[in-house]
Amino acid sequence: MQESMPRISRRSFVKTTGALGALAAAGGAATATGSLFGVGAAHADADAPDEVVWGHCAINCPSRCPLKFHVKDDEIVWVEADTSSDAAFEDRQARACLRGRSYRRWMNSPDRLSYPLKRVGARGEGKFERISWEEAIDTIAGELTRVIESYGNDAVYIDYATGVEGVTTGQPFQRLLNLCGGYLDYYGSYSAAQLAYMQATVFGASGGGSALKTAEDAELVLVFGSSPIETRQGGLHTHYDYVALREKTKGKIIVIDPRFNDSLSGHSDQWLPINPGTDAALVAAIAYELIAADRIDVDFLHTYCSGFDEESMPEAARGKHLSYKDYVLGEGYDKVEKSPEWAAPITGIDADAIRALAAEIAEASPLFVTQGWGPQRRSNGEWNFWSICLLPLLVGQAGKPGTNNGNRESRFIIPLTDFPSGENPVEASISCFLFTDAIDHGTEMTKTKDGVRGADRLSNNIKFLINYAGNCLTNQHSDINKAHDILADESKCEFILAVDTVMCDSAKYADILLPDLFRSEQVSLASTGSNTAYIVTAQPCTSPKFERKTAYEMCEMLAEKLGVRDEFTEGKTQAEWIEELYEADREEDPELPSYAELVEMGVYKRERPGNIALDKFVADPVENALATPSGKIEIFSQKIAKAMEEWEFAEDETVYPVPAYVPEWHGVETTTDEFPLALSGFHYRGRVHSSWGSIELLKEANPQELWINPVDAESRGIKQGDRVSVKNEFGETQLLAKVTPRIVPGTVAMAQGAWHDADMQGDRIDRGGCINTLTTQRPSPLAKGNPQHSNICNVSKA
Ligand SMILES: Nc1nc2c(c(=O)[nH]1)N[C@H]1C(S)=C(S)[C@@H](COP(=O)(O)OP(=O)(O)OC[C@H]3O[C@@H](n4cnc5c(=O)[nH]c(N)nc54)[C@H](O)[C@@H]3O)O[C@H]1N2
Ligand SMILES: Nc1nc2c(c(=O)[nH]1)N[C@H]1C(S)=C(S)[C@@H](COP(=O)(O)OP(=O)(O)OC[C@H]3O[C@@H](n4cnc5c(=O)[nH]c(N)nc54)[C@H](O)[C@@H]3O)O[C@H]1N2
Ligand SMILES: [Mo]
Repeated sequence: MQESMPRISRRSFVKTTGALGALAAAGGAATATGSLFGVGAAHADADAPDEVVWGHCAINCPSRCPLKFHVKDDEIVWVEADTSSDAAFEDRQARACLRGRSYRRWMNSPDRLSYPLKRVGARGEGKFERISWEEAIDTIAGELTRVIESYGNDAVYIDYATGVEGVTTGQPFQRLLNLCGGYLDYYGSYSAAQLAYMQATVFGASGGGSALKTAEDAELVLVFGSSPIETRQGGLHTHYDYVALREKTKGKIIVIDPRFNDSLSGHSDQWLPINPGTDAALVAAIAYELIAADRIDVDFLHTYCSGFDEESMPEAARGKHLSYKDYVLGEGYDKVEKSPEWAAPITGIDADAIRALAAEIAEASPLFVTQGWGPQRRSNGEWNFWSICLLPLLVGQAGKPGTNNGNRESRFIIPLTDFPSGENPVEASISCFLFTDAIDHGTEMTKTKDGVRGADRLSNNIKFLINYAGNCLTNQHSDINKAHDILADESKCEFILAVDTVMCDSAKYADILLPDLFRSEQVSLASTGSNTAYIVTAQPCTSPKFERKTAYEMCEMLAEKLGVRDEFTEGKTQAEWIEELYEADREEDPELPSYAELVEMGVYKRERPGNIALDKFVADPVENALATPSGKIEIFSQKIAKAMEEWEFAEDETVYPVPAYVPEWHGVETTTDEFPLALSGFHYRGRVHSSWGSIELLKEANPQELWINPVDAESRGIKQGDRVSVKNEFGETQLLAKVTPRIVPGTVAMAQGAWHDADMQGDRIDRGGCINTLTTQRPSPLAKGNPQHSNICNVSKA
């Protein structure tokens, strides 16, 4: 039934790497290992593993590092990083970070799920009872059939979840449901919903950024809200590329972030602390200065962009002072001049510093502007993203060597075909962030109010939900207290299936909870990359323990029960699918090694020359016109102007058709006496979201802390290491104080992803420092994305 039964060929210990093999031949494997890996010789013989098996990190950190599992007596004894040497890559290795090296602690954790479970307490209480696989499969198939018959397929939903990445991850569940008539789909992501919406709106399909390698030629690199050293930490990924950039570039790197993030440590960097959610105000003030100094590249803007000034406005919108220039000069929209003096109190950056930055930008050639996804995961994320993209255009710094279009750096990935999920007959889809709304009042959700796509409105509430490898029901979603109330009500969503490896907070809401095998406990394949692309593989490092199964097997059992097994498997095991799909990809890309060779190598790497965003468009804007209404980059968006007429917005929702500064709701300008601080989140090096959030060793190295400026701490009598309570209208969470000038005054910051730890039947105070106790379920206006970095709060000693 699956690949993990007969154990697949393994590499012997001595064969692990070419270099090691040679040393082993000369002096014995154990001694060689000792000297290379810092393991003492005494450690050697008796403890030598039976085998070393390639696996990979499968969590949603794009570094997706290869891992080498040292196995003895069918148990993992330790996890090693990539140590392969390859002259073509100057022996650069895709080395795992502390998390990847800690996989064993998670895989062998006593808290690991081992058997199918049925809920016996209230939803969210975490009380379960062991059941057989047969009972689990019967119950799930029975409930699915009942819900489809009673409500229809659009009452079935698979929640957004990113706990596993590879060519066969969530697809088995999608394929199964598609074979049963389909399900309500989602669009967007929790990662970059606002960006995805605006990228398509402003650039059409051609909105991807330049490679970070391209920045090596730049004179000035401006980084808005990005910290690759934290968010692309291991492997040969952007962390590596960013460090290489710092070493190679002769240019200056300025990082604009409310936080002095870890990527700032190192030479040549300058931190420009900014109030969160105000990047568009900074850009407007820079534009104001550039206009005043006559340093705008008007020719570039007229050739490649629509809507900078009256002349380049689309015909129908002329004569109304709707251009970006009118916005900046105070001749349109709010009639306020966007001078540095205007922007200073909003951004927290003084007017002279803004002027100095504008002067540097005017002089720099090439100029490379990039952003992470922090600036867009906000209540005004659409405009924050858009305005950062505008900056290089103002000075004509796009489409040529050393430049970028303001978007995040591109990634070089060798495309691999996923296990086919089939065609979904249900046309409607919702923004993934709105699933709790769709459980609670889906039938009230419409296209123009809630961004429903593929239909004018939903005809059902979600009644059956699958949560495979995700913690987005509560922990990673927003307003956990509200999410709890919606999910705990069994009359709303009638059945919840969760599949995980541990009892994460979301799993507590499952009616049936199934124990998954990690990707490194089955056959797996995944592709990733930044400047370097690499493919990683896994073979089962141990036999499946207890009653854990792969998702493919689970879906195969369900398919059997639902009468679609042959259509589901097409007669193949997961391992056979992976090999077949890979070999088909190799026909398109003959440079790839054969599947057998790939499995033996464990990791396959490929270098790229780099790419420059918008180069083709800039070379020939007519031949390569963009897929936007104007065929150009939209500084005035006709699509948004239309949405402003057709969509319904809340009263405090400001929507502009230009990349204007939109003060955030739940932002620095909308703090209150009760909640006078802004609270911004970030992604933490000690976890990937909530993954690894229960590993004690990692928690010790990466404590869950609230970053608070000494000014804000002193006035509250808070000292470094104090336990503090952070409160707002949505709830209360507690964690340790990190009193530091590394955060702008007036804003506190907290890493997202800590494990929610509250008595939901009692006081609901979260003692785990989980930021989503304090976030809102209200989506951003256009993308309907998660504004999870936009919050207000107050802080006191706990
Ligand atoms: N406040 C706030 N909230 C956020 C964010 C933020 O910036 N701020 N970021 C958002 C973003 S960008 C994202 S992508 C989401 C991510 O949210 P999620 O996709 O929920 O990511 P994780 O928290 O890593 O949860 C993954 C789950 O998968 C499980 N898992 C790991 N490996 C396996 C496996 O092999 N099999 C199975 N079955 N399960 C496995 C883990 O135990 C964990 O419970 O969070 C979002 N939430
Ligand atoms: N170690 C680790 N790595 C990860 C993850 C993880 O949880 N842990 N998650 C992975 C996933 S799924 C994703 S989507 C990515 C997330 O990657 P990103 O979204 O880029 O990461 P964030 O930490 O949310 O934001 C990046 C920076 O933006 C800053 N920022 C926030 N708001 C603003 C703003 O308004 N303006 C400016 N200028 N800066 C701002 C934050 O302080 C932070 O330093 O990371 C991936 N990598
Ligand atoms: Mo994400």
